[in-house]
Amino acid sequence: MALLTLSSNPFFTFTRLQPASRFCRGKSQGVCISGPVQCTGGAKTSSQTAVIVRRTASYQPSIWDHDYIRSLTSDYVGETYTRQLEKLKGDVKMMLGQVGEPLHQLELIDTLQRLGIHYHFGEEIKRILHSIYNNYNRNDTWKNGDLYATALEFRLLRQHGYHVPQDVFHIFINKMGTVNPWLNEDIKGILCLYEASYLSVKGENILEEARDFTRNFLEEYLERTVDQNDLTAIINHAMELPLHWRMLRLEARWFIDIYERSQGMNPILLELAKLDYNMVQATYQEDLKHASMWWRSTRLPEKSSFSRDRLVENFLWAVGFIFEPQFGYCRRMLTKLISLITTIDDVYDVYGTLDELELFTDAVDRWDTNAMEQLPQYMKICFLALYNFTNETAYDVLKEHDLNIISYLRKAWADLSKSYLVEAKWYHEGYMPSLQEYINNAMISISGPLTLVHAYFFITNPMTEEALGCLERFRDIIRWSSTIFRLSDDLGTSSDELKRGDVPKSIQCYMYETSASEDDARKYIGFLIDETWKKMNEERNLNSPFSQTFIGMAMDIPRMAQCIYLYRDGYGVQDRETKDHVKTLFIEPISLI
Ligand code: 0FV
Ligand code: MN
Ligand code: MN
Ligand code: MN
Ligand code: MN
Repeated sequence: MALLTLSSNPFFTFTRLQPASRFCRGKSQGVCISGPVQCTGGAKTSSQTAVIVRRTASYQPSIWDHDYIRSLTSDYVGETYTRQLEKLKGDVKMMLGQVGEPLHQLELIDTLQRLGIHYHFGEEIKRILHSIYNNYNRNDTWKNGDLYATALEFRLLRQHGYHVPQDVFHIFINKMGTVNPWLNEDIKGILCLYEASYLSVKGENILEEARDFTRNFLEEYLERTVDQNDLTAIINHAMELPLHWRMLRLEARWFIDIYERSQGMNPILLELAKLDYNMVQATYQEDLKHASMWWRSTRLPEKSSFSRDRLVENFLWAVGFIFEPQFGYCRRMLTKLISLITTIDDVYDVYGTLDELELFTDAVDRWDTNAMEQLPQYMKICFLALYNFTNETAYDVLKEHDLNIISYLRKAWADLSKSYLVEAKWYHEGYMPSLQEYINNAMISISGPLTLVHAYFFITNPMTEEALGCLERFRDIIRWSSTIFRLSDDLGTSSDELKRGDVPKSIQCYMYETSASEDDARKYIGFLIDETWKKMNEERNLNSPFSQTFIGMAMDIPRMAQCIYLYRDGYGVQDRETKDHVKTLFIEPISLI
């Protein structure tokens, strides 16, 4: 078998430079590009000695050695620390009971959330916010005319599912429809309004206006401020990504340092945050070891050496999706799942020939081990790994809930494989879909729906028939979550994908459709991400049979994607920011003194 790297990128040049005559009108509204380098050759019968030309992605091997992972240990286990943690939790509960002023209550809740320890105080936080909401229209002297207080209340209430109208910001807007310039001195308030504006839903013009104003204002503030201090660090951080889009655990780690240096820092909160962070890290290490043992036992890393070997990064995704220590089972299973998805994605995108991919898709669709016989060796092992993992998942659920879920898992895999195949065919035909046609398929091929179906079974107790039905019909929350996941991935990965040969991604579809430049196309995709977040903000508060944990996970998927793809492809390329994230989250404890 000869390996050939296709370094030229047919679509990229065609979309911008080639006259329309190079394209043939394809099915539906898309177009075909005639004559790109085809990467076929197909799986010929053994009597034919045809050369199979395969693409290659030249992914670097894993930078994390299995034995190294196995050697990870933490001091933060055992009775002494558990007792200390319980004591500190008791102190904070008392604090939550005693703080009287609404603004102080809100600030305390905000601090607990940012420090990543709010999950210990779910009931207390709920109770406080409930009472603040009940007093909403009464007794509001504490926030009268105060932008900071108004925005903080707005953000926290919305975040917790309360409807607060955007009109609360009306008084800060002048007759011209722009934010009052006298706010200029109120950096804290403006920053808070900026963060609050990300809780908006579609059509909320005041919040849109507020977002533009605050962003411009803060950017200008940064430009004219020479001194670098914690305030500028906080603003820079907020400009990079708003709080509402942040991966929770990394945000907690970042904030603990900021909080430690801040005025009015409460030593009890700080101690609890650090101790909890280190104790949670100890549980992550155990999850990671477990997943790594499994990954090694599948021997997929050596059997599919064409694909990304990214066990530790997969665990990072899983922690991004659900960080609370009690969800270890979910994290372990998600890590396995993501490892399988990645391997199979690389089969479709990089290594497999179209004929082989048809066979694989058929085998998954039939869910039949007999169908394995026709598969090439490297696919047999992928297929059985996926089949076994699915059965493991289903068996766990059958044991615990007396519910047979194989049909749901099977369908999710069949949908994913079919969406992969659609892309493989588009690539081989040189077909250019419209942006909408692309997204309809690509929100499935990003594996968000498959991941959320699995996640549902990894966390839900008890399970209801109604929610199972919704999973099948991809309720909108799954759709929006997967769309942002897809668009963020395209922003981070499409340049490399197109270089090695892949379907045009959202950016290229948009460029072709509108003749936009790549820069403008990227801006437009950013705008779509924004708009989709608004839909998700709306959807999460509608009545649904899903638990808050599940909805939280649906929102944490795009957060994690936005984190990984913030500086291009932080997944394929593991040794930059992603490596720092891994060290911070799983390896290095915070010094307690
Ligand atoms: C992205 O890779 C990739 F591998 C993903 C998203 C798998 C991880 C899955 C979860 C975290 C659920 P790539 O850019 O190759 O994906 P596409 O779909 O663009 O081929
Ligand atoms: Mn969560
Ligand atoms: Mn793919
Ligand atoms: Mn891919
Ligand atoms: Mn991609």
